[in-house]
Amino acid sequence: MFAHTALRIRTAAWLLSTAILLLLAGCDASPEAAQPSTLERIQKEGALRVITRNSPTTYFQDRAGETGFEFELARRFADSLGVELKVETADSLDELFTRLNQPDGPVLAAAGLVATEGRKSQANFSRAYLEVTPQIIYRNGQRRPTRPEDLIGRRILVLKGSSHAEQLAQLKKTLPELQFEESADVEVVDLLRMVDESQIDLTLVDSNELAMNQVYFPNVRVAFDLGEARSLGWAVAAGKDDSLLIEANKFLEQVQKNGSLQRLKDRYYGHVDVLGYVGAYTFAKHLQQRLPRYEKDFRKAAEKYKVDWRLLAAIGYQESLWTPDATSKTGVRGLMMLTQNTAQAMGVVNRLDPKQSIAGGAKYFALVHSGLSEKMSEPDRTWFALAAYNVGIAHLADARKLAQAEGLDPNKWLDVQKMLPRLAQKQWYSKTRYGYARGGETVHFVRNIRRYYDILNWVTQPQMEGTRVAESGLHVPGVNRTIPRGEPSQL
Ligand code: BLG
Repeated sequence: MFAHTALRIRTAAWLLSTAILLLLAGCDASPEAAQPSTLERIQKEGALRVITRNSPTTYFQDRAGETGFEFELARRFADSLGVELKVETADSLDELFTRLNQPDGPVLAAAGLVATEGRKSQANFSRAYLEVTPQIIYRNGQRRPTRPEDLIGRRILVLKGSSHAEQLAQLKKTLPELQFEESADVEVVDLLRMVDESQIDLTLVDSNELAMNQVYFPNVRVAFDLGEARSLGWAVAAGKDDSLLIEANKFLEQVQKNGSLQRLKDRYYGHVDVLGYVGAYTFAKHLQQRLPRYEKDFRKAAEKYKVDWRLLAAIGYQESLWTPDATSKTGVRGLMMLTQNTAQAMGVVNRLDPKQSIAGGAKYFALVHSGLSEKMSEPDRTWFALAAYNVGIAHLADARKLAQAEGLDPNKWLDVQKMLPRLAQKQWYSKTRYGYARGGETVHFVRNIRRYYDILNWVTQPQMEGTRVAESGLHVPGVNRTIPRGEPSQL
């Protein structure tokens, strides 16, 4: 009896404790609910950890620090969440998705990713922020494929785990003879270089990648677009936690509406096609053949006048294609194209001496730059100084006044650039203080220099030295393409 009672009490106690446990567990029906959401974790840690790839279209370091389209967009997102942005890079797409799905891994992938069927098991994608078209790339001078059937029998390489690998695998279902290879050890720049150097016949990349990299690989050409345009989106780990994705979508919608996404696109992609094929080819050639002769002089003048040497080099390229005896029909001369008056004022005796021309140009640039309104901030201040270098400070002042009269901001380059072409139209220049000027040319002048400057920044960025792009030899003075991997560049 006693034993029974004791047993019953024990059983009751056990049942009770089990019930309590179940009850407690019941409050916590899904194990996830006990965990903070991704968004809560980000807010608690005060940091948004983003994973990306190192490429001109996504993320890289330049002399001013971290940059790139994806980096800038992600930074704005982190700002909107009131947290710090922490960027890490993956060496391959497979690694990127693996790390994204690790519990302690980065929470967002911002890496120019297409939301494909195959990726849906690995990630959830945000709304679109950029449209791109997949393009088959071939080498100029080789047979140009014009339709999918033409891909058969050609050596094709794409990135392992890429949307392009998925696309070709899909195509292979209807074209069984199609062969292609995938590699995890390369980046898009490597694929383009391999086509450029005839190591492979063809590759498949997104239109934005090609546009951005064309200049480094002047022999590559678009064969044809493979399929429709597709959207790039940000990715979060696959799973039920959509707290970050909701915020990302809200943010992307907002930047689309308020125009800041468009401004970012303009900044990174707006002038990528300034050069065209011929210009890109010529620039790449001159980068190897001519720049090495003057690089030391650019660096020396840059140091003396506290200007970035790459900017001086970019001016020199725009002015004369790095030719010391360039002469215009109006008598402007030399590598930095100094007018007689300006040369005299800068103490240049012989304008055709490249050392003197570069030093004089640097001195003049620094002078106009420091003389500009305090209200202009960088980088606009630099673009204004370039404009003044070309059209003179007086005409620039006229264009700024026109901007003011139109309700635009005279200290914003984007606004004043709209006014400069008016200096060549009588209805406008007749009302200005200094009259006619070829302001439209100045807009081109600044735009081209910015493009050259971007390229020089990319090819001389610290982390690229001795790596694959450097191997292409584009920026290594006096060194051809046989430079062994890993050898430090001379820059
Ligand atoms: C610039 C001068 C400015 C000058 C403007 O002209 O030359 N810059 C230099 O010499 C570095 O100093 O401003 S001003 O002194 O305040 O009047 C306006 O006169 C040079 C420009 C002219 C242009 N390239 C540097 O950008 C040029 O070569 N024009 C010739 C065109 S064409 O080939 O004859 O059609």
